[in-house]
Amino acid sequence: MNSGQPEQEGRPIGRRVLLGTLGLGALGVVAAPALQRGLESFLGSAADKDPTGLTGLLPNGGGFRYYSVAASVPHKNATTYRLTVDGLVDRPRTYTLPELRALPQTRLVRDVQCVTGWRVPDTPFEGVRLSALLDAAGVRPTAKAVRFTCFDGTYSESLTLGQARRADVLVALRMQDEDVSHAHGGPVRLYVAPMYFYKSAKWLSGITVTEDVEPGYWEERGYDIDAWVGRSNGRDDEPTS
Ligand SMILES: Nc1nc2c(c(=O)[nH]1)N[C@H]1C(S)=C(S)[C@@H](COP(=O)(O)O)O[C@H]1N2
Ligand SMILES: [Mo]
Repeated sequence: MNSGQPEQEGRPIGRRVLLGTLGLGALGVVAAPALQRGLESFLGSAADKDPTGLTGLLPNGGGFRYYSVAASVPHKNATTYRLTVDGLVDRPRTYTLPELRALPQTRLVRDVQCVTGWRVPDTPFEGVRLSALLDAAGVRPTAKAVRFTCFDGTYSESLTLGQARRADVLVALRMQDEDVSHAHGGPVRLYVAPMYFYKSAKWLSGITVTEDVEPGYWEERGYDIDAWVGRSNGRDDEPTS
């Protein structure tokens, strides 16, 4: 009923999670953009029929799957966590978790939609608007995009500056009305409400303002950079789940 189950990653379930994740990664690498639609529908039905074991991974009521492209991710807490904002800004800065918590918080409740087909309705996320951090940093006129990096050492994402400034894009400290758990990318993850969940980078550690959009991890493997739910990745309407 809650998101507690992914926190069991230290238990035997962790191995099955990793296998499932590796399976998805391998499929992603094989996929060329031209094959994308076929890949998507394959992945969608695969997730439902469970040939990779993915569906059974997390015996949860919340409906979330645990994803990490990295085999292991260091744990960070209120003492050790840091978020750096840099690049084409006038005032680069590093935030601690207490500093982020002290900023105005925005709470959004939307459906989470993974591009492989699973969906979790009405999920609350809460955190600092990305636009507020960008404004505080003073984005330079030549900037057009934002790149996100993660302390898993592998994952990355990107948004155009216009997308990044939307009011429904958060640097999220809370998910399902609890602090973002390690399994869900805590203590801080990105939350891009209008896009497929792969845009919502977990274990966020860097926000770099750049001149151009640099494709993120999954985007280098065939997924759309502009990942609007229902209007990207070969879909022209909301997938049924
Ligand atoms: N750092 C990192 N962020 C990530 C991913 C990942 O593998 N690593 N997977 C993405 C994908 S494809 C999804 S569906 C969601 C899964 O979030 P969850 O594990 O909280 O369900 O995280 C996204 N952000
Ligand atoms: Mo996903």
